[in-house]
Amino acid sequence: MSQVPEVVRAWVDACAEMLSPERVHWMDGSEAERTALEATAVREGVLIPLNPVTHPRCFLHRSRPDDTARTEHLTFVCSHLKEDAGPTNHWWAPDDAKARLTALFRDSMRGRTLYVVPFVLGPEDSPFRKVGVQLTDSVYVALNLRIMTRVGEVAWRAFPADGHFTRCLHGLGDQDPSRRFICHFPEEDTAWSIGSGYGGNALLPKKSVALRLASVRARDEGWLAEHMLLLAVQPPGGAVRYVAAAFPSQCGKTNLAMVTPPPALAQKGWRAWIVGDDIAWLRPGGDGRLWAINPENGFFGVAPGTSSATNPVAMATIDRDTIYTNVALAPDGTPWWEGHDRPAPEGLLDWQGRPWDGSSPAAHPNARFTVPLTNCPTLAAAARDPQGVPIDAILFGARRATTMPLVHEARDWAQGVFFGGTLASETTAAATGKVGVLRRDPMAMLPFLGYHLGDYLQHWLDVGAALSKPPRIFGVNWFRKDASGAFTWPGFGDNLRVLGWVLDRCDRRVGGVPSRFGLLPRREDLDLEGLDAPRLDAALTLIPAEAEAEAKDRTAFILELAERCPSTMRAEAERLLTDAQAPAPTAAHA
Ligand code: SAT
Ligand code: MN
Repeated sequence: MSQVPEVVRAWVDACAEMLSPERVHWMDGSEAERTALEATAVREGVLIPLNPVTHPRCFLHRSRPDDTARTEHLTFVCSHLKEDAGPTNHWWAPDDAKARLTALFRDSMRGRTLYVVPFVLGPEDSPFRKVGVQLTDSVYVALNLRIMTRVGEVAWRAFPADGHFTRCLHGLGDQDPSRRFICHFPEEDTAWSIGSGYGGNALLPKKSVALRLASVRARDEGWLAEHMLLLAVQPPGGAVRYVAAAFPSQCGKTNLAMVTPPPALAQKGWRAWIVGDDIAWLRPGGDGRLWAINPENGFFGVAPGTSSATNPVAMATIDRDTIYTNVALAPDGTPWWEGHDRPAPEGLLDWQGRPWDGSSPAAHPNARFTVPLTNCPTLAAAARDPQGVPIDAILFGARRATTMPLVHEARDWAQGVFFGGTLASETTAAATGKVGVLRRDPMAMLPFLGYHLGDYLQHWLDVGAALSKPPRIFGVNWFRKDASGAFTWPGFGDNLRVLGWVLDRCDRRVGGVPSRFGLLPRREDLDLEGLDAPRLDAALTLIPAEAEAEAKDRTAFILELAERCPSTMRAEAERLLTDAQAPAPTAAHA
């Protein structure tokens, strides 16, 4: 590879000296290379080929049973000053972290192959693209990276004139969880990860680069790196509009990004396309609007619960060219998971390869599929646009069984930043730890922010101030239950009905009911044609005692930022606490 920049070669040489691999493989991103690496992975037992007729070029990978999700307690922001990491991150002094990890990395690749994976985040011709290089001794990681990012020669073509690239060092180590560390050095635009081969722990361009490190660069350069899907929606007879939505992991970002209009809406002409399902880079454009690109090139989606009923677009995306991780395996070589279209086949092997007896989930709850964006039948043409797409609305969503309504609209950018900055959600299997616990997850970025939360919220306010036509900001909750414990909203395709209200509000075509949490829809302003929604009123209602508790909790959370709490956020907190406006739960739906 003659065109490899000298700075990259020198860095790789220095790392190889420390890692002592038997051989170094520079990835070129070609199809021939893909075939060769897949064969290597199959030979080494890292990948199991699936049924080539029903699932051409699909593979199954089984991770170690103690390595099945991101490990937030082992993830560090290693800024020089502890206070720059802020209250939501684990901090480790950079020199100490490097010393500890260097000892673990030293000679850790003896007898192994070091893969050098050059990657581009964003369309290669986008002025907003970023280039990085990940080193890894995992062929599974290398193959996943070539799906998730644009890999190989393209990175040298897109290499910036100033020679800057993000340095990512990843090693499997001995995969012992007590020697597992995921460290970020934002001042050096560098990530080091050892001891895990799974997901965001190991595919560093995803959460480590495109969110944690990028959030710091975004702060310095005046843009935003966010945990958001990007979606194109076209109402009947209208223009295509773009929506960005932040949800914590495993709260339905992929499903919303791949939304299919329900029959009644499809008949009227509603259409939707995906731009991205997990990460958005947003910046103010010359026209005063907020423009977004998807830095990724693939999906790393949750398999369990995915079916033709919940996400037909995903089902049409993951039947070829897909690496499955920790799903169950049927005797005919097809993948299976809880919630699959088919009932569980006889003779199923669970995610650890053991005969399944039905006593525990066959697929791991955080089982995933990795698949190229271009496989998706509803990929928007604009996903390739180097300038990105202009955003009309931002949604902050979460998994909340109580309290938060189906949808509410912030009064303005500042209140929207407050709502997003105090978002809370019930925890999921995407991270190790307890599932179903309510935690504040600001902008759905709690595990992914590379610097101080207070500075981040101020940065959001600053970006808003640079926009003459800012997107409207909304909160959504597809997971509200009623007093009997039943879901109040069907979700999935019907969420497009909520987007209809959102776009109507962006155009000021409808009003709403004022409440303590901004504007709520009137039932009659939602397009409910063809929908039986007997519990909808409960989804649109604020219960005063719950709303009061929520206001107090959000306020307490934001004020904990103390002297790094932006004054605008403090003012919003006070306003929410003292807001005399009644929630008007019944008037809303009269
Ligand atoms: O494991 S990942 O961090 O890539 C997936 C997620 O948690 O969203
Ligand atoms: Mn995510």
